[in-house]
Amino acid sequence: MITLGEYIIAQQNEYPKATGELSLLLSSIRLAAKVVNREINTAGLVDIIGVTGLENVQGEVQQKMDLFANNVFKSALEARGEVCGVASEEEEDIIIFDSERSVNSKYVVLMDPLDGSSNIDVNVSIGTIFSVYQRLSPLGEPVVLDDFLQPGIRQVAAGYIIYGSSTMLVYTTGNGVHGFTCDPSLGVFYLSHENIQIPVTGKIYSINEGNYLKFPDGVKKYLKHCQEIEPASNRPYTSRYIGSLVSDFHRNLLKGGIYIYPSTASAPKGKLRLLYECNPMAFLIEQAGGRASDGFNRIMTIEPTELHQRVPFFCGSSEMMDDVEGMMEKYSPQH
Ligand code: P6P
Repeated sequence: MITLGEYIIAQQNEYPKATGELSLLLSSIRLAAKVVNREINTAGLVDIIGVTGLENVQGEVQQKMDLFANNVFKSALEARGEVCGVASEEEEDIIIFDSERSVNSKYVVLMDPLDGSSNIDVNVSIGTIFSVYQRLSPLGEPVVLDDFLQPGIRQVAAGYIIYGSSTMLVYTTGNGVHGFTCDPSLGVFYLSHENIQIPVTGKIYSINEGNYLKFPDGVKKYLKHCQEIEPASNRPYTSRYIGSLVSDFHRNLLKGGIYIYPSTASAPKGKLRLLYECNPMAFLIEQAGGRASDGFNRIMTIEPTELHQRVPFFCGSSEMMDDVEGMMEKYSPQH
């Protein structure tokens, strides 16, 4: 029974030059995850369920838990001094940590503190997504926006916490994807899924088919491909869509499958955010042997231009990705 803390240290010890800062950063995330998990599990009992009456920068109604989770992760990341700044779905601008120690730290964190939070009130699993980079600006100076606008290939770590039937933390530092399950009686995360690999193909497709009429033709063709009766290729597949990215992603990671949030007529860039949803999930899926693209281009090579920019998101088993990208190329070619 290896704990998350022990595993982080063991991974750090494989790098003689490691200074332990990333380990401390990941420990901050572990602590924040425990605090958020406790509140989510009691949310039905206290007045923390429901909406704040406010909207975030996205124009989305902010749940009380969104703000709670945002503040918990910000505080935990600032407290240990390993992070010089944070970007969050719940914050319009970057958050600069200006303590003497923070301005001399080398990491920035981007996060969706509580993704899928509209599901809290109906007791559906939700999650926290995080992405870690080394800053580009000089140590000793306040972090700047360009430190956050880096392509996903420069991530040094990424992961998510899924607050579900059990609470898990899944992360990568570029050496495989590892999952830890929380023992609620002790509040300890134990290694439960070492070196997760997504099956090269699967039977699950995850997409909001309510938007079918607004999808690109390539996506429509792929959905019909999924629904055709072809026992030799295990079709029809199964449609599974929870409306919570972390939950759909986690199930597909373990069982094989594909998640698609494409561009639509009303949302030409799709819905999901490049920096703190798509890039971290893309890092994880590639480390697990899968792929992630915008339907044409590898997600992690997209050069960001804005903090909250959206991109179409296709992510999952490599052979399923080949199929859908082939149909996008044929029926909805990039202009
Ligand atoms: P829709 C939640 O708001 C989220 O960002 C993802 O977690 C989820 O997969 C998607 O949006 C759901 O969006 O438009 O299908 O309700």
